[in-house]
Amino acid sequence: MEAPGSDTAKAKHGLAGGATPERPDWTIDQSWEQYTAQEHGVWKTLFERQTKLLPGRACDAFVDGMRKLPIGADEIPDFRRLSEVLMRKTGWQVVAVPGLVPDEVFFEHLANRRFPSGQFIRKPHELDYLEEPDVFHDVFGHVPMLMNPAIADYIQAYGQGGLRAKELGVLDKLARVYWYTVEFGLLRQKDGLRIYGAGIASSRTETVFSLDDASPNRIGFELERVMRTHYRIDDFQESYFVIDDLDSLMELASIDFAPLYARVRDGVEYQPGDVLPTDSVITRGTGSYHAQRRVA
Ligand code: HBI
Ligand code: FE
Repeated sequence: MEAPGSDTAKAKHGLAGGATPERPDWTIDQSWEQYTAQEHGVWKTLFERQTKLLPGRACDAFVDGMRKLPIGADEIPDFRRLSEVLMRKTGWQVVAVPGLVPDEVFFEHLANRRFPSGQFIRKPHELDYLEEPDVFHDVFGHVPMLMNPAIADYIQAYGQGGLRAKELGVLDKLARVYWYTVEFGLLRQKDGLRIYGAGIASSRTETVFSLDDASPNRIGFELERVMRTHYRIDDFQESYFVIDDLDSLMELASIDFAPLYARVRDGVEYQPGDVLPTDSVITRGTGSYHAQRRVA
């Protein structure tokens, strides 16, 4: 499952589907009134499917955040109403963009607690396949976690760090940390492994694969290890990294990344499916899913 923000998405579509920005920060009006009944219908299908699947799979913070937000089945949520609730809780707001935006624009928004959400929704024939972050991926997948103070601070710190990493030429290393946490992260709760990554939470197929399938590795999150690890942009992840509590992500935000970047910038890199002797392995996958795809 290709998650938005991925290189192929940009490669295939360029930025924002090839649109040119109306404003320097690439924001557009959501124009909520202009959504058609069919578009609300696609949202309803996706929402009801995912909501049935997530109990026992989404982490408590996700469920809690979703419950406190004006996000329901019948309509694509209105970003103005989402922003009212988010602003009170964690100082965030949701702004509409046409699709992928340039890295530095993306980071600038995150650094200012503005979450850029796709304004469009996928077509009925695209339910399980996503080229670019649409409103379902961004609002259903990402926004509930922005109600959690640790994640809210972490994603802002990622925005600040992203601008710096771009200057240092190590953006690809930092993007891996975002990918394996905010997009595809798993959380170990007392009652078992749970999803907090938006790329999983908004995907019916990957919600099941990431937790139930014997194929992927599930490995304890370790910052430098993850920074050295390539990820899949066009399919399920081969490994998922697991944290023990969301607050531990906040600690990442307080680390001086400079020495880390110095170590990783030209150092050894790992493939998505690698398992290292130093890894704290929660489940060692069979790799069967990707092996059969390679054959194909
Ligand atoms: N733009 N709208 C949008 N959403 C993303 O998730 C996104 C983006 N631009 C860049 C990007 N993600 C990633 O390439 C960065 O995290 C590196
Ligand atoms: Fe995303």
